[in-house]
Amino acid sequence: MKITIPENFIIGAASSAWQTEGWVGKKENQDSYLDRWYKNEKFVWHNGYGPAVATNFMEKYQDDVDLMKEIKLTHYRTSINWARFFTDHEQLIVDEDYAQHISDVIDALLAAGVEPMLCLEHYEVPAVLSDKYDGWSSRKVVDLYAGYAKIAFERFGDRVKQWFTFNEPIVPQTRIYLDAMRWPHEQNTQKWLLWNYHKVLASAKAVEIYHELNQGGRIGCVLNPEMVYARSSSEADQKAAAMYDLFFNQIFFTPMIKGIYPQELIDICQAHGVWIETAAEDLATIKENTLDFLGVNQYYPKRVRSPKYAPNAETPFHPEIFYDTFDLPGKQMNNSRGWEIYPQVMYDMALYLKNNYGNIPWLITENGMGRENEEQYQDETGMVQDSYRIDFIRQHLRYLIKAVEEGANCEGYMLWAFTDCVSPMNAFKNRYGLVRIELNEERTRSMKKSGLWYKSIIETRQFEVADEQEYK
Ligand code: BGP
Repeated sequence: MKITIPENFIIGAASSAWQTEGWVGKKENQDSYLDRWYKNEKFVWHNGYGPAVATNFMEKYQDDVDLMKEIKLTHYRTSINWARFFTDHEQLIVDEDYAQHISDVIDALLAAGVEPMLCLEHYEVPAVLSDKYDGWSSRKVVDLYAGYAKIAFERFGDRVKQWFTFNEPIVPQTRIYLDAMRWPHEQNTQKWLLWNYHKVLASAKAVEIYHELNQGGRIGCVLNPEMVYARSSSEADQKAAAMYDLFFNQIFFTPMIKGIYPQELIDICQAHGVWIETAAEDLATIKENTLDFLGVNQYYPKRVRSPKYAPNAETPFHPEIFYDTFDLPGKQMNNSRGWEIYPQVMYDMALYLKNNYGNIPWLITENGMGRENEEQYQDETGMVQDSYRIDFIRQHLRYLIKAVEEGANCEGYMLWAFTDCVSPMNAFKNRYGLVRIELNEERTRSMKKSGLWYKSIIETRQFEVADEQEYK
C-alpha cells in the first residue's frame, strides 16, 4: 500500500550534545552528570565507550551536516550541553569557545537548509551543581537553569525558532532515585517527586522567559510518555494501567500542558507520606506558563496487569505497588534493545493526546531502532543494508499518518538518530543511525541504506508499506 506524507509534515532526525560531542576542548569543571557517571562506573558502559569521544561531533559536525544536506533533511534536533556552556555555573560566565561551537553548528545547519531545533537539557546537568546542591533536589538549581535558558535564548534565538526545555525529564531520577539502579544508588521516592516537580517548574520558568523575549518562535518540552495497555478488560487490570499512566505520563503532561498537578497523584502521594512541599508562587508560574507544543519520544508500548502480590510493607513506596509488567505472548521484539515493537503506539498516543490534552500541537521527537552487530549487514562497498530499520520506520510512520488523517495534531516525525551515537550504558552496542560511525580514531561516517531511503521519502513524500511486517 502507498502512503502519502501530508504537506508540511516534518521528516527529521535527532541526537543530543552529550551523545555525540566528545570531550575535545572540555574544561576541568565542565563534567555533566553523565560524564561523572561514566568516570565513576566505566564498567557498566559497553566495551568502555562513552561520552569521552562519542562521535567527535565537536570536530566532525560539518561532515554530519554535509550528509544531512545530501539526504535533504529539513530538521535536526540536538541539545546545548549545559555543563559545557559555562566556565562558572553559578556566576553564569559563558564559555565563549563552546558558545562559538554551538553558533557554528547552527550556522552550518542553516546553510545546508536544515532547521536546528535546540533542547536545553538532555541530561547534561553540570556535575558541579550535583555536588553542591544535589542537582534537581535544590530550588537554587531551578533558578540557575532559568538564568542559563535566558542566555541561550539571547545568544541563539535569532536563528533558532523551535526550543525544548528538557529531553525526557522523568528519566534520570526514575533510574537513580525511584529504581536506584544507577550511581549513586539511593532509593528515595520523595526525591524522585521533588526532581520531577523542580523540572516542571524550571521548564515553566524557561517558557516564561522565552515568551517575554518575544523572539517569534515557540517552546516545548520533549517527553517520553509510555502508551499503556492493560492485560485485560478486568477492572483490576484497567486500574493498573490507569495508575501507571498517572505516575509516569500525567505527572508531566498535566502540569506542563494544563498548568496543574492531577489531584489523584497528590492524594496518593500524601497518603504514602511522600508528597513534597510546593510554594504557591511556583505553582502559579507552572499554571501561567504552559508549553506551546510538545515533543514525544515513542519507542515501545508498556503492558501492565494488576499486581500478583500484596506490597511488602517494609519496601519504600513505589508506584509499582499498583501494577506488574505484563509479558504479552507472541509480541514482536527488537532483541538488541529488548524493546517490544508495536507500531500502533504511534496511532494510540496521537489519539490519547487528542482526547486528553486538547489536541496540543506536537511531533514525534524520537523513534527508531537500535541494532547490534550491524557490521554483519555491510555489503562489499561497506554500506549497511539495514532493511529492518526501513521496515520499522515505515510501519511507525504509517500509523502516525493514519492518526493525522483522523485529526491528530502531529506535525512530524524525527528519527533517533541521524548518526550512530552513544547510549547511556549501552554506548555503541546498539546502532540507531541513518549514518554509520566507525569506532576508529577518525570516527569515519558512511551512509546506510536507510539514509538513502530516508532521502527518497523526503523527496517523493511517499512510501510503500506492507500490511503485515515481521522484524528480522
Ligand atoms: C531516549 C533518549 C535518547 C536515546 C534513545 C535510545 O530515551 O532520549 O537519548 O538514547 O532513548 O535509547 P537507548 O540509547 O537507551 O538505546
